[in-house]
Amino acid sequence: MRENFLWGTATASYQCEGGWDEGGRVPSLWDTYLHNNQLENGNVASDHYHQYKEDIRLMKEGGHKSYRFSLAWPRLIKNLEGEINPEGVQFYHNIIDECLTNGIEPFVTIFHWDLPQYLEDIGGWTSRRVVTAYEELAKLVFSEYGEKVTYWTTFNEPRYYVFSGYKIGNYPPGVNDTQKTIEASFYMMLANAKAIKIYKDMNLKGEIGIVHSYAPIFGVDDSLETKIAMRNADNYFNNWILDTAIKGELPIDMLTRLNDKYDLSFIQTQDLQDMKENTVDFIGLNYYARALIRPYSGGETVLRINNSGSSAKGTSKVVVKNWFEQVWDPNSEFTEWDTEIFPQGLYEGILMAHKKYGIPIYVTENGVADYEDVSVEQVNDEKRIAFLNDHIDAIIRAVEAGADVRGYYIWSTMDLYSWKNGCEKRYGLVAIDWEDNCKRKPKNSYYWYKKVCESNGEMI
Ligand code: BGP
Repeated sequence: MRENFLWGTATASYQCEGGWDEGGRVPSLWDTYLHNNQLENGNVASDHYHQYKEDIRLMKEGGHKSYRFSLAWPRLIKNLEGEINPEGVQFYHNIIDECLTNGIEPFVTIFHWDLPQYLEDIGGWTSRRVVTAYEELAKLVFSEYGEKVTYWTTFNEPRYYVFSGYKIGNYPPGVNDTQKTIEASFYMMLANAKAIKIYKDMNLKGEIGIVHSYAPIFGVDDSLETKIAMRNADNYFNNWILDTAIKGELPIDMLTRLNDKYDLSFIQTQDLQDMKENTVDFIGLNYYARALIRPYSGGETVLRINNSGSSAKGTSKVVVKNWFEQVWDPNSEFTEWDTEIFPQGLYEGILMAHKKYGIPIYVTENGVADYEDVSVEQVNDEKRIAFLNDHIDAIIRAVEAGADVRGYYIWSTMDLYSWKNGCEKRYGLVAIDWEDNCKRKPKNSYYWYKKVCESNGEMI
């Protein structure tokens, strides 16, 4: 691997910080939604808000070169009038400084889903006003941290956020409305372009990208019908983020299709111009699994409710009416949470992205969830080690085949709050003992990954 390859781990503010009502933080839409529905929430999460120094110390000791984390908008800007919260601003200075002092490269996500409730109240991402609010946030964080941070991403997984919140409706704001899904998706991609423009205009030294929930597309056979279904699925899962962010163009065949049924009049010519002129320097790919596609065979749309737990073991299917169907190979291996384990998908997916776009790639999330008893001194997470080993091997093979991959981040640094699945869904290299004041206990995988980082991947 290249000399300065960024070996790291990743978190997101809402999922790890806790301190939800401390330091002047205002509620996010997740606080409101989880509190109102009396669901397990991130009020405490991994207590990173108080224990970040210990976490960064563990990263250093664990050989990490970089830490991917996100900035909580509700900590930074308090209201619609744009009032800045100095305590929140200072908190991220502290995290960034602690990283830099310990030789850890901060890799910062501006938005990882915790939209302030005051913005949700005016329509959330379906409102053009939120794009302006995001621009104000971008200006603030670039001027505060821009001299210290080299790696920026505008959004974490716009597709996953929008589909879960506006189409499937199992994440806040809990809506099921295709028109709103289209609007929210578009405004996020517009906000991405606007933030890139702000960043470039400030002449800062770093790079800026976007993080996508990547579903590399595989077909059940080589027929023409399957190839057409694969193209539709690629538009649905990937292209409207990746083509828009990298090439500055929404996929025209997708727009044409949507235009037949939905109202696209909210899109202004200037928006398309902004997207065309402001594209990313690199792409962040979060990889958990591939999408296996076959042609649409009839019936109404059926979506898979993500995070509904483990049961189907690959027997369910997704139908997107008149577009495609997604199926799972029942002979594959699945995690306890019903995600297919398919490292080859990462290898092929990286090469697909490399061939199509040719810009630097960071694998910004990859990991596996399990149920674990953390009352023991050191969790023996062999399954995780095997999973990570096979996925890192896939990246190394992709690099050998010519792809420009510059970093890899395991999800997650420590156990944290998993959206809607709470804290029993453990992804961390470091266990959090919620029964013992969020005590940190490195797992076997932590010590294994230390060797990977220190040998720059040679030990795989
Ligand atoms: C990604 C998100 C992360 C994280 C991860 C695991 O989509 O960017 O925030 O949650 O998936 O997903 P989950 O916690 O739902 O299992």
